[in-house]
Amino acid sequence: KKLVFATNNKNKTEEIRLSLSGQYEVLNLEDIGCFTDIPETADTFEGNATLKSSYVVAHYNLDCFADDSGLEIEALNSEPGVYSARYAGSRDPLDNIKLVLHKLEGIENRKARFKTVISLMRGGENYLFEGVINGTIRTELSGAKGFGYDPIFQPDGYQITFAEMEMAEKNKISHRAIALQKMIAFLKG
Ligand code: ITT
Repeated sequence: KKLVFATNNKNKTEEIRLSLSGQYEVLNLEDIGCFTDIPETADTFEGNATLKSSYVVAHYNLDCFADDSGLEIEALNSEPGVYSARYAGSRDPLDNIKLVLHKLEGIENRKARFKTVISLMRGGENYLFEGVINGTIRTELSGAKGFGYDPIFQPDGYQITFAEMEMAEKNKISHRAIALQKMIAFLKG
């Protein structure tokens, strides 16, 4: 069975493909011939996920799902949040990480969470699924796997960052995996 995933992000595609291997074939935007950077102008994860999934329905008439996600840091009033991908003005993850570490200099509260909202458009209806994982922001980068803010995010209950985990290990606990499992349960129900 095929599922269309409205993303340009290769890391997200890889994670979801690994989670669904043997169950679904996952096609991303590139695979369906869509090379548009779909505008994400909403100020919530729900809104932006729905903009991405709706775009595919409107232009390709395909059922699909989209993931909007980001890092919410307690001491920064939940920033970068929906602005996670371009927090420092570019899409360079290192710049974004440096800005976060700079803003947290001297701040003791390092609590943060990753959040994903998946919008599934099926038969013209929008279904939303959420996943959250709590953790802390390290003072330095650690690890080279994963993407985005993974080198500074340590999930609660672990002594390593997401970037030090194998993808399969991150996929057992991540915000994206939690939201995905909810969607899969819905699709199977
Ligand atoms: P698409 O919109 O095409 O799916 P994107 O990278 O623009 O790709 P988002 O708008 O959802 O995706 O932005 C999410 C950003 O949040 C992403 O670029 C990372 O910087 C960060 N992020 C999300 N999930 C993450 C994860 O599992 N690990 C590390 N950083 C993550």
